[in-house]
Amino acid sequence: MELFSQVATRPVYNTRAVVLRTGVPADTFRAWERRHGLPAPARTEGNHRLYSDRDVATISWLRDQTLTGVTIRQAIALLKSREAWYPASDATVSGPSPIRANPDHSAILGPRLARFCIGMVAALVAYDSRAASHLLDEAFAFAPFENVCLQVLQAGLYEIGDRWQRGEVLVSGEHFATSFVARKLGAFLSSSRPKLGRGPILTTCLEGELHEVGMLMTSVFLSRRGYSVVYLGPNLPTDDLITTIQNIRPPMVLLSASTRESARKLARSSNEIKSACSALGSRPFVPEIGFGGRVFVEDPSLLREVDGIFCGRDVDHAVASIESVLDLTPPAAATKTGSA
Ligand code: B12
Repeated sequence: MELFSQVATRPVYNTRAVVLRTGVPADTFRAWERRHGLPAPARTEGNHRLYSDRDVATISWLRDQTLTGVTIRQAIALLKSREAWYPASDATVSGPSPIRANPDHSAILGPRLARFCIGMVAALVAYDSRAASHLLDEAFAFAPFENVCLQVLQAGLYEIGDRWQRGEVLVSGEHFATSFVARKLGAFLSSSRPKLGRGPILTTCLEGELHEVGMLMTSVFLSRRGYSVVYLGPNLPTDDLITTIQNIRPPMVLLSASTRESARKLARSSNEIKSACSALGSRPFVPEIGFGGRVFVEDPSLLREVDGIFCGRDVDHAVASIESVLDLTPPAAATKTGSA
């Protein structure tokens, strides 16, 4: 928590940006400010609140504490008792980062986040979820949410996967680590309350695909961006997805694949979904189908097999791609593949 002192204090975010970054309703963190003096945003000339990265880190940390059952009064007392939270120093990291992991932040925060990642991996391979949780809390207090997801959680799972392949970590160690990360992301998804009325977007991995963490992370990023996300988990039969699409009528469905086999299954299912949806009922409804996953980055030739929208090489690029597809922002990186 002493790391709060290293988070930038330059005021850059308006209230809406803070709601999007933290998932905490404005009324809630304004009440924290009124009653307890934290966060402590600056004011513009027009007397509007303007928040810094440190304010955002503060709100995120308070949110996480309250989610684990600590009262807000206790959490604030704990925070204030750490003298390093004060004083507000000059900005060490600057520039607005409305939702994506900021590349400037990545460059500046990289080495520190790498240390969090190494620490979290060490804790997880020792089956110590308390220590891993503690380190993760500190990382979230220190750096923007998206950077921590990519540079600590994702990087940590890749590292554990590599160690498992080299025979240095047991299958049980990999399972323990993956379920730790999935639980964390699941909790963020449940606690994020998008209010912008965007979506809904259905997210899932099709039958046979058990790697769900990438899709879960994508879902969390989208939810924090204001989309209502219906996350359907891994291993979902295509027929069932088609029925769900007809029930929910989402403008977009997102699919993830991690192996070649499931990339091919995704290609077949994408066609099935489109033809079944356009033939169904009196009011046929065909959503956009977006997809992603590391296997498409490793083997781009697979892209040609899918009639859908490749949403980018990682979850960080995905949000901009998806927004451009849904016409909510100017066109970005989405690439249309396949025959349609
Ligand atoms: C954890 C794990 C498992 C777990 C998954 C549990 C779970 N609940 O998810 C279990 C044990 C089930 C598993 C099983 C298998 N696994 Co595995 N697994 C992994 C591991 C270690 C981590 C994956 C992970 O969660 N990464 C973290 C997330 C955040 O990253 P990500 O998945 O890459 O996703 C990111 C991007 O790709 C993107 N993204 C992902 N999906 C989407 C979707 C959209 C729409 C968008 C926009 C973006 C996007 O965003 C994410 C964040 O940036 C990887 C190792 C690795 N290096 O990736 C191997 C790995 C993926 N597994 C692999 C293999 C081979 C298997 C098995 C076949 C092993 C076996 N012989 O049984 C089975 C297949 C199971 C199945 N039927 O699906 C290979 C795949 C190689 C390949 N290209 O074919 C890998 C790469 C290991 C390796 N180096 O060989 N695995």
